[in-house]
Amino acid sequence: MTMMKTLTAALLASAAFAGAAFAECEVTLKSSDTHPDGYPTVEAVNRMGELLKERSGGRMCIEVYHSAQLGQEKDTIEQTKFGVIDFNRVSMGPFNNLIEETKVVSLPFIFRDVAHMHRVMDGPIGDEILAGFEPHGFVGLAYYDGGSRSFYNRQKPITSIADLKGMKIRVMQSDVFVDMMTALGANATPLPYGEVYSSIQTGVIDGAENNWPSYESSGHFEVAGYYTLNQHLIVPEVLVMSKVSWDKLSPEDQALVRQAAKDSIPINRELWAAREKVSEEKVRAAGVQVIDTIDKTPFIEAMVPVYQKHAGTPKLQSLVERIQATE
Ligand code: GTR
Repeated sequence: MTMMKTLTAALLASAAFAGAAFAECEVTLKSSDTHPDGYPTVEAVNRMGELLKERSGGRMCIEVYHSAQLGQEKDTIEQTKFGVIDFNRVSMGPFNNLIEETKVVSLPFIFRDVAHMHRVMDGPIGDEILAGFEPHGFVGLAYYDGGSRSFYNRQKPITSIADLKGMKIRVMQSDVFVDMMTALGANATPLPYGEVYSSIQTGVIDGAENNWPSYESSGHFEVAGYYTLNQHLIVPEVLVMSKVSWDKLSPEDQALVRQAAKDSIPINRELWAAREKVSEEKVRAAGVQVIDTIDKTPFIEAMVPVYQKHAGTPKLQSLVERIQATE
């Protein structure tokens, strides 16, 4: 056989194999993500899908729809509730107005750093919050990394709270973040993630806030060239499954899903750490002005009314105290 023929035969064989493997999937579960292909959350769910397929003997597959192909987060959460989408990887933020426990881990400065967030979310508090999803139609499966979020804008370097006064800053669609911006004297503009780029570009808003990888991969740094590392939020990302889809699985398959999700956490963390560095380098190389000398204390002090309003009940207050008491 000539080289070409051997190659063609090999290609055909592998295509047939891939086709057979795909055909074997009895259940193909849809998963949504707002981020582009290759982003650490998208990749983690892809890898979870591989584990699930392998462990179910090829019966169960996950198809990840990245880049908001299934819609913006708030809408996909609705669709997940009704079982139109099986899995959803989202920020805790858009769950805030629906599930009160998620507000606590979305409070500004609630975590001292990412390591503190990991210790809390990996322990009993994290489990309690995951359990809080169930009465609302979701099965909480895993937390992923979302680093820390900082402000960026198109106008000027923000070096203090005073600089934020009157600025229109996009936040995720959650009252916690609207009140956070109000407490800082800015005009909060809740918008879906997919509308931020054009809103900054056209001047509808002055800026937004996010972590390095989102700031970079969304291209927001191209239109908002001042990034202030005040790190006001460390919001965990969450992977949930629709309760409707979950209830269709046998207990054995549910256990496979749970385990595969759990095993995707270290994969996500490793990818995240690497991506954070790459994104930061890319953004800095593009000439963004990074302000990294900001005093966080006044920002922390300004958050008192936000805590009172959003974690004022005895239940949520005790959660806040337990998080703060976690080493
Ligand atoms: C990202 C997060 C997304 C989305 C986005 C936003 O950091 O990964 O799930 O919430 O922020 O600001 O809307």
